[in-house]
Amino acid sequence: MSRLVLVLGDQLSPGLSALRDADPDSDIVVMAEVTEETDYVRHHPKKIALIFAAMRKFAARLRDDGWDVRYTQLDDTQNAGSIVGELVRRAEETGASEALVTEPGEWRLIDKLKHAPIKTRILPDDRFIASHQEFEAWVEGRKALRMEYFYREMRRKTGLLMEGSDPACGEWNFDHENRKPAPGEVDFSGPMQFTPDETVEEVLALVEARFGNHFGDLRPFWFATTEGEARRALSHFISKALPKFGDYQDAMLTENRFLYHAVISAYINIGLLDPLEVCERVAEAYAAGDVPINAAEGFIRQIIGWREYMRGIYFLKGPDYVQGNALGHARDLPELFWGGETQMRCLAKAVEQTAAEAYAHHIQRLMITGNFALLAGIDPHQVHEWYLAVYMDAFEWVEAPNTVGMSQFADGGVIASKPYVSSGAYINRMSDYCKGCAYSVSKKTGEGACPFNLLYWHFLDRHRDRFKDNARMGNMYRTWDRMDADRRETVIAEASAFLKRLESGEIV
Ligand code: FAD
Ligand code: DLZ
Ligand code: SF4
Repeated sequence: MSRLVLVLGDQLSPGLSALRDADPDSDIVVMAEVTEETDYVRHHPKKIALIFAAMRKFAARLRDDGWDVRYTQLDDTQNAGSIVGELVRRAEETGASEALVTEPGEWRLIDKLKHAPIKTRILPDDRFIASHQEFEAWVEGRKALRMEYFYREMRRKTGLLMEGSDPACGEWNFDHENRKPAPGEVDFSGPMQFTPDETVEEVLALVEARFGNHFGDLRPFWFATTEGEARRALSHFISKALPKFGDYQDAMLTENRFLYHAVISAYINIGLLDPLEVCERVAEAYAAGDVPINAAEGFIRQIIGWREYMRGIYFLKGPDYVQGNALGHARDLPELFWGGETQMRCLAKAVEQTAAEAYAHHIQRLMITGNFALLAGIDPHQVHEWYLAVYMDAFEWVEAPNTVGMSQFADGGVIASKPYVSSGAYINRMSDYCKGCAYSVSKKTGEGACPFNLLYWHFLDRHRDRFKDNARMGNMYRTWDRMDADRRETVIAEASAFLKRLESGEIV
């Protein structure tokens, strides 16, 4: 008897475990565009378009490879509206009695599939380098979890940038060489862009009609939607941008939204690129002498280190992880995150770019929008839902640990050993945002003082009990304590007034 093989919108990999386990001569692939997946947050229109276009092209590829693919488009009249509903409908249609499923990247969907009225066999998603069991074994017996040590294990496991049992160039981590401020000029024209073909245009018309009122611009749409295109985009990055990726990883520029970043996270996350293959390509470029070690190591660390680590934590901590609120933050997400007016130029530019591109690089997410949300005490669940909605690459297994854990410290320090907060000085050093801002980054208090300068101390002061004994924060508290009492009082009063204005919906 035939079986169904579910392929989700972020499982577009020919080597997917469910496909490997199935037989194209007798089993039937099910793919479906459904409102339950388009509506669990108000996804950016570009994200929906990428997923639908890539799904449609992947289905065509599977058909070419001999598979019987039952594909449901969003506006098909028979559409059951959910993944489980579609499996049930296809089972009735074909007489199949079981569905093979590669484990989804979200507890919500795993739970639904486990409780589906059709038998489901859930297989591991082995597109990742570490299995759940390997991650759990690594965690076993450790008091504190730190990405760096997990990363070293992944280097040993993959052999990437290894010279025997030693790391290439004698160091595991070149993070100290990844922090140059924004360069005057960027000699990279940005990620490779693709002209929409007929399939993409059809999807764009659908998304425009159905999701045109979501936050963000659908057009221009230039993303890769097949494995072949994604590979070309990767080659373009490796040859043109990677050599300088390491130096300027943390820099931000108003007029250059991508700097030397790869802009491939969405391609990896939906399955168009294989993470290990990506790293092997980078390691080859290093071995050939085309890229320096700080670039190759800095890049590979992000993928076999951070990306794998985030997934490990998401599955280790279980479905309640996203509800974390260790700092008790409860303020509503302000309208400025949805494009509402603000005089804070760094925030305005980061949000503007997010709306236009469905993309912001790591430091923009962490040290502009994330930093502000944390300092201002925004409810981390609302922050999480925002990040899940607005970025092209956002899937809960990777977005939640980055947001709830790394950015908002809402998991109480599982991921980050200290909160990622900064005053305006850091933003000014790493970007050009402060030039032309209505606020003055050098002003600490008084009319026009940069809000980051006020909120930074307000945050440290209100969470003193939690952080005062954190060895990595001692310097900050000593600096605060050395200020005279009047000054401290002024800072707290001005920060509180700012937060009141923010809460009342005034333009800040
Ligand atoms: P590059 O800077 O060129 O890095 C190369 C690759 O490394 C990326 O493509 C990505 O696959 C991987 N990578 C880098 N940093 C991380 C990280 N912290 N976690 C996981 N992978 C990483 N990344 C997502 O893929 N999806 C998300 O939903 C997501 N949400 C985030 C939310 C917040 C608050 C923060 C601070 C970070 C988030 N990240 C997320 C991580 C990171 O910002 C993006 O992976 C990166 O910006 C993608 O752009 P890029 O491809 O140009 O990456
Ligand atoms: C994100 C997304 C969207 C917008 N739409 C679909 C869809 O219609 N069909 C589908 O199979 N997958 C979609 N996805 C991706 C899923 O939400 C994703 O598989 C889960 O969040 C698990 O990572
Ligand atoms: Fe942002 Fe402050 Fe700089 Fe303005 S002055 S851009 S608010 S850091």
